[in-house]
Amino acid sequence: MHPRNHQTTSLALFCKVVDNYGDIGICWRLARQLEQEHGIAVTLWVDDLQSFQRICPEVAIDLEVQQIGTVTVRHWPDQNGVFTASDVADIVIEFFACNIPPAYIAAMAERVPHPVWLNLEGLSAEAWVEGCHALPSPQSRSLTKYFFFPGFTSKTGGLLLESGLLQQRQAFQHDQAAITAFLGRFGVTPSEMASTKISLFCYPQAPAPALFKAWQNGGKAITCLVPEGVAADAVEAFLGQTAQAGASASRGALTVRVLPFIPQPDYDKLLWACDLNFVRGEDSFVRAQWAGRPFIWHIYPQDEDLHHVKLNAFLQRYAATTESLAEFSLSWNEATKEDAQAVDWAALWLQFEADLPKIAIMATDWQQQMLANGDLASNLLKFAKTVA
Ligand code: TRH
Repeated sequence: MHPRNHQTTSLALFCKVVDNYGDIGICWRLARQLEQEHGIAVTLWVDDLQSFQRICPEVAIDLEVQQIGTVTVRHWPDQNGVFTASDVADIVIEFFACNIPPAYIAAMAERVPHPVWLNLEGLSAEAWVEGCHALPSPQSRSLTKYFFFPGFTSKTGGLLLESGLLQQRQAFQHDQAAITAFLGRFGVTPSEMASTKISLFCYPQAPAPALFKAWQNGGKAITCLVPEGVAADAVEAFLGQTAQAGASASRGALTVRVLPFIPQPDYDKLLWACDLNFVRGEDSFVRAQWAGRPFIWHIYPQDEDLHHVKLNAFLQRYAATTESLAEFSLSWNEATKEDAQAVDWAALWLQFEADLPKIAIMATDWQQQMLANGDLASNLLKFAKTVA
């Protein structure tokens, strides 16, 4: 850990929670890493402390300013703040074009030198990202904002990855006692431990009921671990009771067990402990890639099925050689031409399950490719230096 001193670079990260936990999940991860690994003095501005508290229980929802670890967290209630040049950080990041307060922008223009201003964009595997990454966008008052795109190639900003994460993961995955103790905290029994363990995180419209049926009627024991509030209708229908943490039921080959919604570092452990992970959005999607286990992505839905284009762009990079993975992913996202009701989930699962060993090897190769692109936080700081 780097001690803060008067020479430390300062950075303000503005986060508007559009939906769910991904926006704050990504910003919190980035803020922590910039502080801990790069000695940057980070102020994280966030409009929704309640969502933040869900992934980080230390957050107090009624404080205007608080320290979480070494990161300063400021509530960002509206656009009316008053700022002067001395309030402005060396680097200013707006997450996902979230419109920082006008008075802050005015103060940025007054500051000498101007801060480096970046717009951190959402993750996409589409080809156009390489052309837009790092582009300048001239603003009024002689300010310039730069687009910074995460991504899957060396011509993008790469993916968020904390140093030491992969070593921690490997140590955990080789430590059966640690896995047993971790899952045991959630009531996972020895027979569930010995079954195929699958974590499930998806949006409410996922065809989970049909998949549960296929698993229930399948030949192999499966334990599906679902954080509270996820796929709630399907889980309740399966359980025959409210889907609250601790509830579980078994039917046929399938056990469904509800977990609490756990703090972010524990969520990583859950991914590491499972044989297969269903993830969604952006941050859990990236974490599943670092878990080195097979995963299925439920993409955040967009108007006019734009997300299907993004899903296909990713699958072309990731699953081009494994038809069953691509087919399963497309069906899970209702992105096939076929009527969603007509999907034969039992057949899809059987084929996908047979390919799992091959997909697991691919997951490791993919990780090596992603590592070669460097990590997003380091790439971002390097870029900031070049435009400062
Ligand atoms: O929650 P998400 O759907 O978030 C987002 C937002 O909807 C956002 O607006 C959109 O831009 C983006 O998706 C694409 O999914 P995501 O991105 O996976 O974020 C979930 C976060 O919650 C991630 O940081 C992991 C964390 N998490 C926990 O900390 N504990 C848990 O138990 C679970 C299930 C997740």
